[in-house]
Amino acid sequence: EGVLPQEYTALKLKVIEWAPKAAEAIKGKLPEGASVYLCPATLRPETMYGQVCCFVGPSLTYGVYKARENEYFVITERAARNMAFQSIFEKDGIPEKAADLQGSDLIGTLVNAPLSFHREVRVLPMETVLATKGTGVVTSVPSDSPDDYATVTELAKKPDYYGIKKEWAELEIIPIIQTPTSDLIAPYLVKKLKINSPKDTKQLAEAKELAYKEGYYQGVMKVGDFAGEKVEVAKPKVREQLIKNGDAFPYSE
Ligand code: A2H
Repeated sequence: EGVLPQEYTALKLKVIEWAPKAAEAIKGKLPEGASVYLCPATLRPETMYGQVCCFVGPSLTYGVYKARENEYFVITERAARNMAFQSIFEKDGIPEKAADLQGSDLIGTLVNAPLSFHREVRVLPMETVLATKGTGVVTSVPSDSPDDYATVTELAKKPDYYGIKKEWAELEIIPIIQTPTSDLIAPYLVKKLKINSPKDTKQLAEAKELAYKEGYYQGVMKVGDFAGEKVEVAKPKVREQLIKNGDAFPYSE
């Protein structure tokens, strides 16, 4: 971890329908009518229009933590500890944990994706999710994140191997940001650098750096309330909008 705190935006993706194994694991442990949210941490809130799925690490363990009455967050224990004194939960301190969930049990869960053109998206596996960063939940924006594009491409290639339905990984990738090079910078770079799988970590790191710099300093929003504005300018505005609407909260680590 770096010296400066990382200012994330944590999104609230409301669970609409649990995958069978997750439903089994939480059975009888939550009050009737409680809302449960998967909370991915992102550094690119302005790209949330392009969410196509939500990644979890299949081998990671998540907790279902009580944020306030009738509201629960699915995050790693590490994230719950980090959030404990950031005025995120109703009470200070590590909140009550209602249940444990294995990442693999969450695969196939249907969630609501705030701001996205795809209102409802599936939870899918990403082997490269780190337990030591963010919340262990990553929202997937393949138009602008090379890692996300490489992973959805891999999932769509081998749906049976990953235990998913092919169509869950094949939602349309809509252009969100125009840069001098492309309006789909991540797919463009993945092809240009000949990245074949999420395991091509060296080229992916390079693509990530290029996509981030070009998107942030030269990108212009193509969609949403701030269409036509520079990404640099739109980013804090989209973040504030998400927070104001109760669809996200600030999280730093
Ligand atoms: B970003 P940093 Cl469009 N493991 O959000 C692996 N990756 C994680 C993670 C974890 N535990 N937690 C968060 N992340 C991802 C959007 C996005 C992101 C776009 C483009 C680039 C990008 C959609 N995915 O990140 O190491 C999340 O993906 C590249 C910088 O703290 C989060 O933002 O700098 C970013 O990595 C945080 O990475």
